[in-house]
Amino acid sequence: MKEQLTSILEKTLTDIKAAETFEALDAIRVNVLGKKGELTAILKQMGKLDAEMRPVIGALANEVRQSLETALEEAKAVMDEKETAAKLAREALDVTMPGTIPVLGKKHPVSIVLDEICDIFTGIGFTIADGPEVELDYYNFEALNIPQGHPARDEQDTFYVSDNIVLRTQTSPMQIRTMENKKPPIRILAPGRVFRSDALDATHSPVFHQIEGLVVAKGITMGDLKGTLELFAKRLYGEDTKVRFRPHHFPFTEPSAEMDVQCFKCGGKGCSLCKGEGYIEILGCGMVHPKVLEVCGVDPEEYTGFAFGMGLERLVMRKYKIDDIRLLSENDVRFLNQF
Ligand code: 2NL
Repeated sequence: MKEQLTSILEKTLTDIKAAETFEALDAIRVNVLGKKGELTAILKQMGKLDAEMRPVIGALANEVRQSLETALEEAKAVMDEKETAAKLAREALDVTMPGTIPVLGKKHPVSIVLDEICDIFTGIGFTIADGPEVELDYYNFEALNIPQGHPARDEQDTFYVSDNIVLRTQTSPMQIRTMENKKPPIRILAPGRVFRSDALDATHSPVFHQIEGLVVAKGITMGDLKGTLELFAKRLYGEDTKVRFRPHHFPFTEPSAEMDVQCFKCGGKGCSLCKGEGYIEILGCGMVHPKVLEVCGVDPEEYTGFAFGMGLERLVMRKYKIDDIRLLSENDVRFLNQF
């Protein structure tokens, strides 16, 4: 029995040394020290031994059990350490390696100028309005004093969705809706996409952007219009900018005007950019027509207002010296990365 025990001890110690996984160690423990293990089987036969041999073999068996348990513990600890080391090696991170720089997008030039203009007007108390691109004929034309048969409604220019529904040709419908829904004082900027059934060429696009503004309150005059728009021009083009107003005609304003800024290329002398004029037109404006106020439920005897409108692409093209409007909608990143 002594020999059996020492042979189990030696054989198992060899097995433990050879074991490569936690599972293998566990299997060894069960096979030798478990309830049905080899060592246990030997202990069960102790009853057959002489009374004087029993304590000797018992003590030896306990020693063997102790040695095996210790060997198993040690083997497990070594394995634990190895695994931790392997994990650390696997997850090692070299923080001195250069990172991958993400490709950053850029603001579109139309958005740059749009945001600039919105900032100028919100800075003097305007709020930004929003509204649908598909509009009722009523909001796009009728309420703006552009009746049936008016040349501005010409089918050549307007995309009709149905008899009385159009793609908005200007951003004014947002302002009509605001006047219908809100009591004056009103001070809004209405930027957005508009649609005209134009053929696409270097200076025309069927989809472009407009920014309109509207102020309605008691006692608003042409003086407020001129002061506000001159301030706008100076903020946009610089404090030295000179402006002039010329009489014009729009169905929805009376009186109406166009505002020019002095040519920043020639300083007013006349050049190729301003076509010898010395000035460049940047927007249309006027006092809101009393008929327009009235159909929106604003009493023209109590309130007056001014409005203005400008085409955004034209301002962008002038600012960045872009000679083809198509570049602004083609989304060629080689072009867009320059801004
Ligand atoms: C231009 C001229 C203009 C307006 C737009 C407007 C809106 C309402 C009432 C009265 Cl609700 N007027 N808008 C007024 C004058 C000129 O735009 O050349 N746009 C590109």
